[in-house]
Amino acid sequence: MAFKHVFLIILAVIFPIVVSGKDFIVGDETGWTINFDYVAWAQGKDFRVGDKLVFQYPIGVHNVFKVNATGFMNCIVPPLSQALTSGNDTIVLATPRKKWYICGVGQHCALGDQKLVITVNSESMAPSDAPSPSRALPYTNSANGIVVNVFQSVVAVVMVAIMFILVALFLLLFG
Ligand SMILES: [Cu+2]
Repeated sequence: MAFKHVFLIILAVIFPIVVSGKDFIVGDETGWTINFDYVAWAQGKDFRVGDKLVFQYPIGVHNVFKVNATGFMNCIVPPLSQALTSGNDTIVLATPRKKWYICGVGQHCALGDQKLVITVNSESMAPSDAPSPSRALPYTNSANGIVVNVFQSVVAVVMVAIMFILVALFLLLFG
């Protein structure tokens, strides 16, 4: 029955590699608070579809609102019912576009600069220095981007193929 265990271990190792994204703790050790430079924090980070943003702060001290560009610029706080308030709010980046977040407590956004804007890149794309409408579409970027796309696709296909072979093998042996 050792075979069964080996199979499960291999699956446990491969599966997270295929499905997982990165977790970004907003503000790193500082977390989500006032008087922190979130522009500098976001700079150079490669946010991808499937990655997660985690806002960490003491419950009740801050909160998180997803807003639009105008809300971000003018610190317009949406209805409180839309707030994330757990102190460990995880947001999965589901679409490749710009995202804006602010704190809705007091004047934290307006005076404390507690606001974050990021650009989420498509899952299987290399980041580009020159933003353009084609940025959101895979296979339409620079030569470098296409190489990365193809490589990542091949890796994904190979991994899925390996999983299918293992499942077939498993069913054959133990089914
Ligand atoms: Cu706040």
